[in-house]
Amino acid sequence: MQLDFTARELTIKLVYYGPALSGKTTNLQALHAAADPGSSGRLMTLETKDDRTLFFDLLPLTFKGKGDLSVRLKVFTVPGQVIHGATRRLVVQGADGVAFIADSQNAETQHNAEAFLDLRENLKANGFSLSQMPLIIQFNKRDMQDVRTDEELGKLASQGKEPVYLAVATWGDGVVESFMGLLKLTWDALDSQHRLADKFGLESNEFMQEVASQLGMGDRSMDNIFDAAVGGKQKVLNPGVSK
Ligand SMILES: Nc1nc2c(ncn2[C@@H]2O[C@H](COP(=O)(O)OP(=O)(O)OP(=O)(O)O)[C@@H](O)[C@H]2O)c(=O)[nH]1
Ligand SMILES: [Mg+2]
Repeated sequence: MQLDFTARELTIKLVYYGPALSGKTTNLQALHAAADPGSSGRLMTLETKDDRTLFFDLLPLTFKGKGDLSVRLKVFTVPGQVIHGATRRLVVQGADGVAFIADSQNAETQHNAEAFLDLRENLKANGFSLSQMPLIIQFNKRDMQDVRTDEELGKLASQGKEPVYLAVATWGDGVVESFMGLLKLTWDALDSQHRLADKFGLESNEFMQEVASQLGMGDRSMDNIFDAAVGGKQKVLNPGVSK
């Protein structure tokens, strides 16, 4: 998090992590498409011709809070291919929250696990532990053949504390819900550390409502949006409990 008192600007960094081809870039594209042009900057991507991220993608989103504070969200993806380990370590530096985009295909289970360990290592290298990091998990590519079943993922989700989302990023399904879950966890963690609500009068629910409406979900209640998680719901709905 960066705070510029003079400009009354708060910058939060969110990182989409996961194995190669799990749909991180596609999530950002869908988020960009859902965002009101007034809130969203240009989506910057750098890819080779076969869709592989070379360095990172960045989507900047800006929201005006009540009063004169503006909140800038910088949403990054890492390149998932194994050879880009050094770049992932760099991109995840200073992250305030992480969305782990897993591939639902059975054949990708091992790659998901390796990427998760890689995330843990790279956070550690930056002085963070995974357990302290606001984290959501998304199982993407639910439309594909030979994927892990809803039942299996529901069971997995109920065993962990992280909210788990199901998505088809190419259709935009589950993308904004995952993002809102990540933002809520991240915001509440920063708020409890830095007392954002006290200092800036920017209250979590109001801020979430504003973001939701800028992302085309203004007609849905927060509970309804957070209910999209198949596990770890309590943490999203009531993050104060564990602190
Ligand atoms: N069928 C299906 N294809 C998807 C879905 N999400 C992404 N894809 C496709 O999967 C391929 C890889 O998606 P990307 O978003 O580029 O994957 P990535 O995680 O950014 O990959 P790296 O940049 O290499 O780490 C693309 O061809 C996408 O169109 C999905 O939900 N369903
Ligand atoms: Mg990519």
